[in-house]
Amino acid sequence: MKPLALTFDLSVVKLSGLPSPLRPEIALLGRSNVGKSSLLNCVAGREGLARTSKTPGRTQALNFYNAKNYIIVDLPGYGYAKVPDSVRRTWKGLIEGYLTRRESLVAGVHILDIRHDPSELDIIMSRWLVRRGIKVLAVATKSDKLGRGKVARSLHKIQSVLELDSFSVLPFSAKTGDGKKELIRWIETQGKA
Ligand SMILES: Nc1nc2c(ncn2[C@@H]2O[C@H](COP(=O)(O)OP(=O)(O)OP(=O)(O)O)[C@@H](O)[C@H]2O)c(=O)[nH]1
Ligand SMILES: [Mg+2]
Repeated sequence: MKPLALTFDLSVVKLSGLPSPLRPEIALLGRSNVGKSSLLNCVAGREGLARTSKTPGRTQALNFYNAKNYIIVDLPGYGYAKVPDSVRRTWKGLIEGYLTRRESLVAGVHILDIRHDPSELDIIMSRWLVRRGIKVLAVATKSDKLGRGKVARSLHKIQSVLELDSFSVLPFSAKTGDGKKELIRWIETQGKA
């Protein structure tokens, strides 16, 4: 499976700066530090495409990456307690505004840590998207951190808490490449829709 050919296009720090909605967009969303940017680098086969960090709050803007027929948007993470209130409000406005109103948004890759149950915010974000008729794939990342039995249990838990169909939760690891092929295929399918 060939990696996705992606090139960085632009960073948006306020909703008024969003580009014209010309092509279908696929958003990468999830809690702070869960591994959104690492997942992007993994499917693009390029380590340094998006900046990643051990410290939560690395991605602070909506970052747009162009593929041939669609766009991938790497979002700031939500739920990080240690940023100042003013910053949190800005990110919240950006993420909420984008997910609830962006007309070119067709699909969301909802990234969760396979070791943790979905948070309140995870449930809220997932519901918004489903209600808008946006396709959602939940990706349980860092699968390298758990043994097989625990992976299966965790997938089941995420699926039931988020009330998703079976097969809508994919185990993934940016470290080992687990789930990479399936994720690339899913993104390409959504990008054609
Ligand atoms: N073991 C393991 N570590 C991972 C994996 N994916 C990401 N990480 C680590 O998790 C940390 C956060 O990764 P990022 O990709 O920056 O996370 P993010 O969700 O983009 O973070 P924010 O932009 O701050 O919201 C880094 O230390 C990564 O190396 C994975 O699949 N396995
Ligand atoms: Mg990031």
